[in-house]
Amino acid sequence: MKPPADRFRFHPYQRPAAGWGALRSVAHAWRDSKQPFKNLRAMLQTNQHGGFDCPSCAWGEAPGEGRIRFCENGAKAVNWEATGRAVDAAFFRQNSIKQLLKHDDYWLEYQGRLTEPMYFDGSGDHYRPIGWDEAFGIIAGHLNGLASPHQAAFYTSGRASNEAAFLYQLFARLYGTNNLPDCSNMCHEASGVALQQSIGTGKGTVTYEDFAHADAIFVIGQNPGTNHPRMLEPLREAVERGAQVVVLNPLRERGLERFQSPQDPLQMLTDGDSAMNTAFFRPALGGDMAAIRGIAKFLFQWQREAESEGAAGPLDLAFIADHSAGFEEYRAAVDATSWGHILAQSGLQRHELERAAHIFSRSDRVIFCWAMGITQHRHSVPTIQEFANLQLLRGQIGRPGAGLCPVRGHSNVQGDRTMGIADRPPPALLDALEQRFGFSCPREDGVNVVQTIEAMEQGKIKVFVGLGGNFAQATPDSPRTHRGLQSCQLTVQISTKLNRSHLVTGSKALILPCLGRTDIDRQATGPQAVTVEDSFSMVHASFGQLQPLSSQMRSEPAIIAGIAAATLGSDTVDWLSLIEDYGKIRDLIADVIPGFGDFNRKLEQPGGFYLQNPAAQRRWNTDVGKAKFISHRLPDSLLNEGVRHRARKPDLVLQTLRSHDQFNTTVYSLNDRYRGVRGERHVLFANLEDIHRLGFEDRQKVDVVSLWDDEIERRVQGFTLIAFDIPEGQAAAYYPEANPLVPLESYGIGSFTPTSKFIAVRLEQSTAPERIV
Ligand SMILES: Nc1nc2c(c(=O)[nH]1)N[C@H]1C(S)=C(S)[C@@H](COP(=O)(O)OP(=O)(O)OC[C@H]3O[C@@H](n4cnc5c(=O)[nH]c(N)nc54)[C@H](O)[C@@H]3O)O[C@H]1N2
Ligand SMILES: Nc1nc2c(c(=O)[nH]1)N[C@H]1C(S)=C(S)[C@@H](COP(=O)(O)OP(=O)(O)OC[C@H]3O[C@@H](n4cnc5c(=O)[nH]c(N)nc54)[C@H](O)[C@@H]3O)O[C@H]1N2
Ligand SMILES: [Mo]
Repeated sequence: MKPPADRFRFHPYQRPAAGWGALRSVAHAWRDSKQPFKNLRAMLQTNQHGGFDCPSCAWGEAPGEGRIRFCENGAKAVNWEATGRAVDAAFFRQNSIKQLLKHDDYWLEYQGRLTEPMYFDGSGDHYRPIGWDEAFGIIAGHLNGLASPHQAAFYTSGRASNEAAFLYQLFARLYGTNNLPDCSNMCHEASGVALQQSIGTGKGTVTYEDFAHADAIFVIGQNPGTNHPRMLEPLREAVERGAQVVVLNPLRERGLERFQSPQDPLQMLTDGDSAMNTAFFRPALGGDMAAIRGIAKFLFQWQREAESEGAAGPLDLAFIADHSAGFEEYRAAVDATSWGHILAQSGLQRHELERAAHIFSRSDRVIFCWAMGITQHRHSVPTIQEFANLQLLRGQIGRPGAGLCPVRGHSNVQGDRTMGIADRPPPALLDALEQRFGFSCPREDGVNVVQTIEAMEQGKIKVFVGLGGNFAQATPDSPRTHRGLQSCQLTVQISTKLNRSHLVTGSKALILPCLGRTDIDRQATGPQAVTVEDSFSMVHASFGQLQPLSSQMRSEPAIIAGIAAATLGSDTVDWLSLIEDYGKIRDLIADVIPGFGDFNRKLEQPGGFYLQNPAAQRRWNTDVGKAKFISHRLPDSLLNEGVRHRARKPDLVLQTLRSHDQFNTTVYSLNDRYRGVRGERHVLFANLEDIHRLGFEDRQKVDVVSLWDDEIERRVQGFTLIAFDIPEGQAAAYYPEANPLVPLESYGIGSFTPTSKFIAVRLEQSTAPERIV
């Protein structure tokens, strides 16, 4: 079935974020689900006690009851999952894999929910239906036939529940490998790595309530109007009560400028809106570490000036003395960084940094929020450590209304890590698993996403299992990744909807259709709840509300248990009995994972329970027992060494980002309302000066070629240039269409996260056959 699409148009959007525009969009998503009456009930149960956790982002809930707790993009996610359209055996009979590959990602997912297990046996070009037991047998046969368990990789996307994730990692480790790459490798990995070293925990230190007490909130490299719309409300409240909201973003994202609150009837009726920031700075891509260093430089300067007059300066010397290590080295590193270097790399003026520094130093309680604009860079770990350094200077961590807040992506990506989905697992986790289950865990590091693709290329990984997600499209260097998947003996996808990962297959492939967050999950003891953890470390239960579209779908825990029982037998873990009552899985989690004691009982509290954060209590689990200033040199250049020495300089630096109508590789429509684009996703946003400088015209079609240190040509064809309000030298395009441009070897130091926000590119005349758009 052909999904709806407009003709290509671009008109800058004049309205505020959310408000009436969002309501219209919700109504559209709801009608298009093909089961509106069923879904209305579901939408109203989103994030309510006894309802289900919104399957969209990982933002947390405001405490208290009685309000509507879903946003426009949450409603889209619910209606997209709870569709009446089915992709069944008849669908696969009619459509060969080759035919399906011709369609775009929007078309594929639009076809509906996967409803029965399907098998591609390597002959012909069609998937055919298969029974569950036979499917589990095929997986077991392949896994048990490998020369080493390290020839298998078990990927996880961040929608998997705690229960599913716990079973999955237990299975992988009992099978014998830590090869547990996950979407987090491409997402907030750098935040975890950086904060673990700096403050002894990889998680954010603030809770939802802290936002109401902050004097300043810095929103850095994040577009909450689209990706975390429920964050707009606390930001608006902050501006209204006189707090500062400081944005660092090269793009003037609408949700960070003006907002019409659907929770405010007066504002809706009068068609009013609220300002969303008190200061907006537009740095160079990758320039944030330099910007923060500039702020630190002002603080040290003002401290010296104050001390010379015998006054108190902006630094919290008592906190620094009692709680931190490495202060002197950090001061030396800041002193050694020149203003010239800071200004050139940050792309900001000195007076702008001075203003940001004033706001920071005059605010007693400051929250730093960030997302992919920070983590998807080569120097992401040092940048996040620079955030921590700055906050430590004023003793912000562990103070109410202040702290560090990496705003997570997928609704349970944080929980999946807590449950042990990790390619570099902490030894304490492995010890606990060994003690509880009596087997020896593999101790060597597993592969992350980048290493999985490299290993596939080298023929070292032969079986790939995906617990959700869309590995073929979410990953960098798409043609290489596709070849990697195709070189596997078996690829298995546990999924709700059809996507390219089902079509770019190994020699053999399985599609295992699973229940989603909205579906009722009935097992032997009745309907089951699963649990998730949000960005604020709140753990709560989620109850599916809707009758599943097909009785053949199984829950994620049931599928994992089926694979595990077929592969390993049930001597060490009685997999199938755990599925009768997920409370039994939670009892195992309670035994193994810190903070989950009495798990089943704690879930009864409305809103769930809080996993304590040691840094928020000023307990520093670092190697020195203190919070650490970690001193890095500002990188000499952000460009890769090899790229820098090429004869021709890059034309532009490209970031890849999300439109308003997508959830990662799931495309809800071809529109991007706040950026004014309709009907097309193959676009390149660029500054008009640059477009002319490079000899092109607005709306002309171009090829984009990325520059890297090897001989591989990375090209996307026929992208339409859109003259846009974007700083000179920068460009932006949508993910995943631009993923073929991201070199696999271009990743963050220490995080292995592909540098999806920093790709050196050249523009060339379009070589695409003319498409009618
Ligand atoms: N509706 C919806 N919700 C989602 C998602 C979705 O796709 N759709 N995805 C979920 C997931 S998995 C994630 S991780 C989050 C992603 O949430 P975001 O991180 O907000 O997502 P992006 O679209 O990648 O936006 C990155 C923002 O960073 C800015 N930026 C890029 N480079 C730089 C830089 O160098 N410096 C600074 N200061 N800014 C920069 C961009 O201009 C853009 O505004 O959202 C989650 N929520
Ligand atoms: N260039 C570029 N690349 C990026 C990014 C970027 O900004 N730029 N962002 C990165 C980030 S932050 C992330 S998190 C990754 C995302 O990477 P993934 O998590 O792998 O990708 P998604 O698009 O979220 O996965 C969508 C698929 O998940 C399946 N699915 C949906 N719900 C469920 C469920 O409940 N259970 C199961 N089993 N399956 C389900 C559906 O089949 C759907 O097609 O992409 C990364 N890739
Ligand atoms: Mo993400």
